[in-house]
Amino acid sequence: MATEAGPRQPARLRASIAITPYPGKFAPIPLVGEFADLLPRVAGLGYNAVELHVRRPEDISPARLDALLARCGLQVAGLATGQMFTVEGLGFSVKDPALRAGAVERVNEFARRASDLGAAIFVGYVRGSVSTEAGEREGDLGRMADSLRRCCDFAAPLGVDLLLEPINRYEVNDFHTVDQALAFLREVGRPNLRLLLDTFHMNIEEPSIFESLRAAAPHSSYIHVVDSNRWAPGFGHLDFEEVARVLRETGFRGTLSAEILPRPDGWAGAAQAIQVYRRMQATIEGT
Ligand SMILES: [Mn+2]
Repeated sequence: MATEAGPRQPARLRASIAITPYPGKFAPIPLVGEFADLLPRVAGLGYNAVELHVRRPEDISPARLDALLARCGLQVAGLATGQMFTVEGLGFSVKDPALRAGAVERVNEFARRASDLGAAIFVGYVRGSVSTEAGEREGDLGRMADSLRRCCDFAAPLGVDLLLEPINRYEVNDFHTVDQALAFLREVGRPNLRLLLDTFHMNIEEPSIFESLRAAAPHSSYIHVVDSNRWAPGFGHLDFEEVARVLRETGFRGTLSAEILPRPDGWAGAAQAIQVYRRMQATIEGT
């Protein structure tokens, strides 16, 4: 059984936003550019954390990052590493043993760095693709579980959590709902494998966002707080005050993070999201 609170459950709520240094591909990452340019502005808006979407550990080397984080008063809440699969083909479920071992090794390298940063590691696209054919699917999921156990066992003594994100049916073939992801967590059987929730995906897949937040509560302290259209909260039709009331009820103390489309542009989305997170924080903490 997973414990009530993971080893990395922060004592305080963190308001975070997604950042990547790589220009190009359109993705739900509002801020793209050099960390030295982005982080001071992010701190100025009132965020106290960032999640970094990167592919190689050298992208987040101490020389590049640590002094800057300290100067800005920012923490790194999470590391998103899916680009190692989408760009390089390194995935937990892939058949090629070299690519699979490469994914495990790369995630382990990230875990060493995540330990210093106090960050969690997301397990999204790095899962690799999973077939919908019955004969193939079992093997894909078995390889994924095996890779995950290796990474969890490496990360556990470092105090690092891996976070499995249920993702909507149009993007992946494996886990879409909290229930499906919790069943897989039980199968993997490692307490430092926890859930990353995302209200955009939950709005598509969950019968009730609020009931699923309650069900996931013992296993999750990180939420992508995103509106129905994947824009910043408040730009779509989800009820974030009710989300906050549920999180107050479950005693949530974790990270709210803006993994949102750069709409109408990245900084406008960033400014909007932090307003909503401040109101949610007041509700969650009952202040
Ligand atoms: Mn997400």
